[in-house]
Amino acid sequence: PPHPLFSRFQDKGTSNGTQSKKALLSDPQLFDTQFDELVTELTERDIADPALTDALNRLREVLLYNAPGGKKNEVQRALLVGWCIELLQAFFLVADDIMDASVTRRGQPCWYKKEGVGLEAINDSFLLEAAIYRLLRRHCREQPYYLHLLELFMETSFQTELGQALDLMTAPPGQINLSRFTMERYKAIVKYKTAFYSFYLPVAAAMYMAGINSEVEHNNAKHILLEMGEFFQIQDDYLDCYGDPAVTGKIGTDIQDNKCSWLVQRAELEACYARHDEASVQRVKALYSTLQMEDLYHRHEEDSYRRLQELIARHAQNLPHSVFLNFAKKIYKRNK
Ligand code: GPP
Ligand code: MG
Ligand code: MG
Ligand code: MG
Repeated sequence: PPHPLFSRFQDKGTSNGTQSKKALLSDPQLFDTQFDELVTELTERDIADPALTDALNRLREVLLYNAPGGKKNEVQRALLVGWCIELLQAFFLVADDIMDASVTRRGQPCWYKKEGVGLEAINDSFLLEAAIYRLLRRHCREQPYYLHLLELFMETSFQTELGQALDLMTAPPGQINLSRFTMERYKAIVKYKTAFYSFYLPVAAAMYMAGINSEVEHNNAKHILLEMGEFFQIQDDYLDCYGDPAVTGKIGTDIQDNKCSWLVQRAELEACYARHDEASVQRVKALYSTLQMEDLYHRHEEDSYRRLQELIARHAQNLPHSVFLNFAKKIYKRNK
């Protein structure tokens, strides 16, 4: 089964990830079962040469005698921290579903939608959060990375809450104003509400547990992971509209909720393109400028000019280069 540290990917899909995760933590034998398989792999499958039989038997004996019997504390603690990340996610999702007025989550009714739960779910989300710090304290207090983990979980929570604040204030109920939905705002929302906790947090936690504390290394990882997280939320926005609830486990609410979703730009274009009224034309132009079309165009112009110069240098062998260059100079940066 996939490592719990990375199970966010499954959560967004079906609910069947839960079973395997439970199995991992509640069945310590799973780790030993895997060891048996590894021994077989090393001693039977990898090398088929019969001349090595004696040596491989020896390897088997050495492995079986010496490798097991450790306390596997680090593995147990890594799984524990994986569960703490799941608890943080559960805390966010229980609360997010209330805020987004969602109906289903992971293929079942949202917790606040259950009979007799309602807004008590707010307190339940706090309980889920508190559980994280109790578990970390009980299981990791003596570890050199304990303080790093604590600070990481707290900082990540704050970042996510800031992102959620941006998400909510950009989507005031009933007030449609698409000009609020700039790409800049979108990127800030998704970086903070999703990328930190879904991508940087699990890797950073693993790095601290492995003793990798350097700011440079964390920043390098963050650089990549936040970019990945942004794309992940773009997918989430896409799936909110186009995903199959039977597969995603949740029914989309972004349209009803006035959300600054990645899709809105396209919806806006679809509503206004190919229309003759001036207001629609202006809305398309506003969208173009939101997408920094002018910048894009000028960058494209520069790139294209550079490419052409290279082509001329390489391919204009007999004719004077000026024939082409003069031509190029005439069209580049033209404004009529
Ligand atoms: C995903 O937004 C972001 C979160 C679940 C973070 C919530 C943060 C809190 C502080 C409560 P989303 O609403 O698009 O997710 P989903 O589509 O899964 O509802
Ligand atoms: Mg939300
Ligand atoms: Mg939501
Ligand atoms: Mg969503």
